[in-house]
Amino acid sequence: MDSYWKALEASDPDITDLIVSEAKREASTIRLIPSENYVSEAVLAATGSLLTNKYSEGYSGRRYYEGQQFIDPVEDLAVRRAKDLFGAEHANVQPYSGSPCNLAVYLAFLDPGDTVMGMALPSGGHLTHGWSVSATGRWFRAVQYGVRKDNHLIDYDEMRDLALKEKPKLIWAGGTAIPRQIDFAIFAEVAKEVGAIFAADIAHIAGLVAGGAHPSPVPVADVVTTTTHKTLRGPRGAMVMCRTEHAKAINFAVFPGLQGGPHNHTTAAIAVALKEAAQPDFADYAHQIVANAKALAAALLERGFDLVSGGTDNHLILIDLTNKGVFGKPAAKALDRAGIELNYNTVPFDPRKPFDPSGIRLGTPSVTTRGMKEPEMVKIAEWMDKIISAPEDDDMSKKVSGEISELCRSFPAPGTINA
Ligand code: DSN
Repeated sequence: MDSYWKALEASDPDITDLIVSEAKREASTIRLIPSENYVSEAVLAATGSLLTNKYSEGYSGRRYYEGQQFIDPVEDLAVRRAKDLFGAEHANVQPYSGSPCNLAVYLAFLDPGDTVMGMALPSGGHLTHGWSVSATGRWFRAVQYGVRKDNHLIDYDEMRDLALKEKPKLIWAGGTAIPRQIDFAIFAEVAKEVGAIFAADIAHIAGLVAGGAHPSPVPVADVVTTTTHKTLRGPRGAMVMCRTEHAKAINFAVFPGLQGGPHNHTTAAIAVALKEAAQPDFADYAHQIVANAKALAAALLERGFDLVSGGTDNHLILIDLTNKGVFGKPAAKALDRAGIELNYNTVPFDPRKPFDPSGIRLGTPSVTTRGMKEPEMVKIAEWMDKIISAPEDDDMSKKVSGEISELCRSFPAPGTINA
């Protein structure tokens, strides 16, 4: 690896400098974007390997190109580890990322114009679950359920009523801003009742599921999709798991339906990450993510923050900042200046637009990976409170940023460079 790095330095100092700067930034800031993480150096090494050189259209043992002696076993290992880790009957590790992965589910089971039901984006769903601006909302007839107004929990009654009325062929559970556990069994029952395929998108919580910190949908879902780079802590990529009866349709949808050659370097890195996720310390990490999120939520509540649904059961916290008199975007930018990185986000029933919403979204996977625990979560809540109370106060921002850099030096993150 050192030789690759030296070659990059010699051939492209501009890109080298930018990567080094990012490595220092990731070391010295509190990264709270709930869909991000720090991968291990082993995952980085596989991602940066020469497997990127190889074309391998097809599947193990049935490729359209020669020279697959070492690629087939790489993909076989990734598939076997995915099946073992999640207890799935079938796994396909080739999807390039979450959106193509979810599109493969449509291609496997639906025709254009068919009805799909998913959670609405403003309630915490994902674009690819039928939201209007996504191809899935334009090419399919999408109906959307949401959360209850009184408690911001998934409205399972609305979801069932909508399914009985609209008879979707595909029902999605999961999303990107859901701070509470999802009851996959209810979705499975409703899907059975209306004859729909039930697909659980566990992109955000895959690491929690693998580590036993969130119930798994695998026993009850027809299909489970996930990205591999969030709580699961692998490279940017995705996987789709399903019952054996759907394996052929899913495989055919991924290739040749949607994609060409799989990204073999990513497949290898997914295999490495899945091996890591099968180790006992990964379960500790998964449970600590949730413990940290609960500690952070409690410390924020104490400071008067309005948490959507009143708290969290997983890795994610969604805050409506209306009562703090600041909107999501300026708050996120002020926090970023001080060294706390998260994203502005709509909250359920938000009167404001997604590009300038009322809330912020944060989570604990990255800080947990670097070893932070409950006491550090209280510090983070204190810093957030100081910055959000005075977003324009440059002196405060500098003071907090200095304190954050100091804390970060005590919690080195894999693959980064301590400044
Ligand atoms: N972009 C991802 C997230 O941040 O949740 C979802 O696709």
